[in-house]
Amino acid sequence: MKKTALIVWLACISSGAFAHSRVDTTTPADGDVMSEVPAQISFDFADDIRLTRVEMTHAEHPSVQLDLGDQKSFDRAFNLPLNDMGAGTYQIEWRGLSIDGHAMQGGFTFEVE
Ligand SMILES: [Cu+2]
Repeated sequence: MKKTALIVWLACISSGAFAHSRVDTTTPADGDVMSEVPAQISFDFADDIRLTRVEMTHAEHPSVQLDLGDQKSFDRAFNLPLNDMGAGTYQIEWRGLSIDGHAMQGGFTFEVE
């Protein structure tokens, strides 16, 4: 029995981690270069996820947590207002939980000229 549980667990972290952590698209997309700071960022996940934390880092500012508002239940699409910090590179790091309770995380960056 213990062996079975271990195999299931390993399957979840090996295949599961990749399957769950896939973000289909973000807006802006990873690596985008923009002329204006977007008012919001969007995530579209392949499967339902519950976002638990989204952090933004910009230049030498300390990281700030983006407001999830009422978007705290399982969903595939999220829109979060973005703090305007002017030109520079914005780094977004997100954390969440998949339906099966798997911890997920990822990130993307974009640049405002
Ligand atoms: Cu899983």
